[in-house]
Amino acid sequence: MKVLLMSCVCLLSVGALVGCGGGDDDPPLSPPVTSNPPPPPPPPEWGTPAVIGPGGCPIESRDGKLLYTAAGPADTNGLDIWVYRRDGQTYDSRTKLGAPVSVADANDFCPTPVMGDWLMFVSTRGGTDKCGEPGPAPGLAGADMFLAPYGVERPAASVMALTQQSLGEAKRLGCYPNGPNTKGTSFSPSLVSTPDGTFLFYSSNHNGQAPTGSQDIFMSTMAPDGSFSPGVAVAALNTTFEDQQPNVARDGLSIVFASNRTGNMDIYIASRAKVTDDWSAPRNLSTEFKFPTAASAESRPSLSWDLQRLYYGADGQVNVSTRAKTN
Ligand SMILES: [Ca+2]
Ligand SMILES: [Ca+2]
Repeated sequence: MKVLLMSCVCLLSVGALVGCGGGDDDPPLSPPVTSNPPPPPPPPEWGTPAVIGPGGCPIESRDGKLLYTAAGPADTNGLDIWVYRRDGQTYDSRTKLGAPVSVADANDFCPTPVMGDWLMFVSTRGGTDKCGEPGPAPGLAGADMFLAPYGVERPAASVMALTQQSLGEAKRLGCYPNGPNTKGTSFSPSLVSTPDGTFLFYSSNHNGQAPTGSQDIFMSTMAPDGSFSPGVAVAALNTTFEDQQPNVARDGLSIVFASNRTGNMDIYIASRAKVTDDWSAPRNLSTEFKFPTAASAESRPSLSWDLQRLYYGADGQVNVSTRAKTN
């Protein structure tokens, strides 16, 4: 009984790490156990961005085979829409799209491929149906959102040039109060289809009734006939600073955008558990993940259809950050 009691005391006092020898000359009853090294920290949620090439306004096609961008000097009305081929980490064979997507004497930018061969974008082009009021030209003021049927395809891998085909005219979305375009400047249409409806997110410095004083993020609802309602400001994402160029993930549960709310134009992300929830407080990805471009004016972020890549523009270059695998 005494031996048993001593053993228990010994176990309780030093545990099993060093055994329970009866004296200095006794060999240990079990080998020393070294503690395992701590596991390495998990990789950051978003990796260090890499530069792809010239351009801005980047966004992948839904199949991941193309990367749409805008490129050219905006101050000459030379901003047009260009498309790279994408093969994994390789982006090449940049091709400029033709009319009615890229046109002369206007800045055409913020491309957004949607379902099928449909492409949304913004443009400063004129027309009797123009909504935006032009500012000092050339520039981006008064840009409206458009939707055009336009096919872009990759031929066989051995063929570098992309093929493209206009499938109809570019239609300007309706002017307030019949649609989301306003007298202001609109950026970055982003269309998301959910079981709760199809919604168009974009930014503008005008709510249809009055200038807002800065770019704000709006949401418009698509009607069964394909028309879009006037936009409603998304209060959870907006500040008195510039809040612009939103892009919603395909599931409608994440949104990325650019904002200078902390003094420098950075990339932000907000999320929600379901489409009918409000957005979370936005996180600044540029500073949280120490993007090398953080000190620059970063613009027009977008998420790939598979949610694994985050694109944005900075210093005239397209950048991509890859999400660490979570499964
Ligand atoms: Ca704002
Ligand atoms: Ca920045």
